[in-house]
Amino acid sequence: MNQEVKELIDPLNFRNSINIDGVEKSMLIDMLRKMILIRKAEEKLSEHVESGKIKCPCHLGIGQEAIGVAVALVMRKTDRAFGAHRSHAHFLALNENTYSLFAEVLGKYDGCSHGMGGSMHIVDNENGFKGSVPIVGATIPIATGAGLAAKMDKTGDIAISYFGDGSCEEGVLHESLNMASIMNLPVLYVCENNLFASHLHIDLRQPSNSTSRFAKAHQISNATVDGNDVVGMYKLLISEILEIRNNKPFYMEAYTYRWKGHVGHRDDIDVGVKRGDQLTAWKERDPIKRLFVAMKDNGIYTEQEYESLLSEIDQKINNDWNRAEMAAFPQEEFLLNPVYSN
Ligand SMILES: Cc1ncc(C[n+]2csc(CCOP(=O)(O)OP(=O)(O)O)c2C)c(N)n1
Ligand SMILES: [Mg+2]
Repeated sequence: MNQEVKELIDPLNFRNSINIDGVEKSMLIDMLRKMILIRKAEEKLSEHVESGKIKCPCHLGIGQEAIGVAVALVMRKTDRAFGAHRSHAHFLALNENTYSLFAEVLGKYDGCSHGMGGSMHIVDNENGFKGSVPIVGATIPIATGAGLAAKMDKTGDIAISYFGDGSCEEGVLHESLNMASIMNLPVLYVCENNLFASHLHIDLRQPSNSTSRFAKAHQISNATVDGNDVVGMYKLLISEILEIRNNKPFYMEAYTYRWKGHVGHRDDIDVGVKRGDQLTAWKERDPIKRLFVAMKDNGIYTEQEYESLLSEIDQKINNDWNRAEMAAFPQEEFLLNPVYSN
């Protein structure tokens, strides 16, 4: 294992505040706000998976918020992002529409997929989130094709493909990387390496825990990063984005950790694995806390401002949840319309 990866996957490292030099205050506040909104939205989902009000499976990404936020902040509305089963952060980072997400998981017509998709089929066309699909790896070739379309359109738009370390065990990742490389496609591949695919640690699944080796094999520029450092990823992406828009694929492998079990509200016991001490240790590498501490230490944000941001977001989340609970289900005659054409 190379030294860089060894350090990144040890949760005793990278717990301190992060380097925010050179980033505007308004941008830092935006990052903080987006990450807190995503965290609190998913905590609300967790609460109501447990209460039984949410009937669809929910894969929560609590702890992984920084990645979607860093990517969203370099995107245009006309870019084309694709997610997977754990994509609430990718969706909310582009548009703080918690109402649309809550309505969706409750099966309501106002949901982003009119209540017929649930947590794993979310979409927001207008803001660049082109959809998520729970079949592991399935959206990687779709994003690659969207990159080809963007190149043919000559708009300078890019495609973004979010996937997990487990997706690298699907053949389509390798076919897609090959195609993006050989055809020079404007695609940003984002591997959220949280070290697990459901209950199995990557050490039990792959001969190396660095998935960027696949980008190297296909001669795609790549970077291995701390996925819990929103500013570090943002700076990297800012420095790469023009090249990507200019038809050069890029692969970012972001090491992170999910705090909940694979699916559902429980901390860790849904698929029989106990991460125990590792989980406790990773919680100390909290992407939100690290950004706030850096802002506080640099005199950019006070404890009081932070508290009032938390309560403002709490209020929004509660309002949106209550509204979504009261919203209507789809009408019976609507049910088949989006399923079959004509
Ligand atoms: C083709 C396929 N195989 C298996 C599954 C069951 N499954 C759902 S999520 C998952 C793990 C995916 O791990 P990873 O890509 O690392 O994403 P993470 O859950 O860690 O975010 C598996 C095996 C599936 N949905 N699709
Ligand atoms: Mg994973």
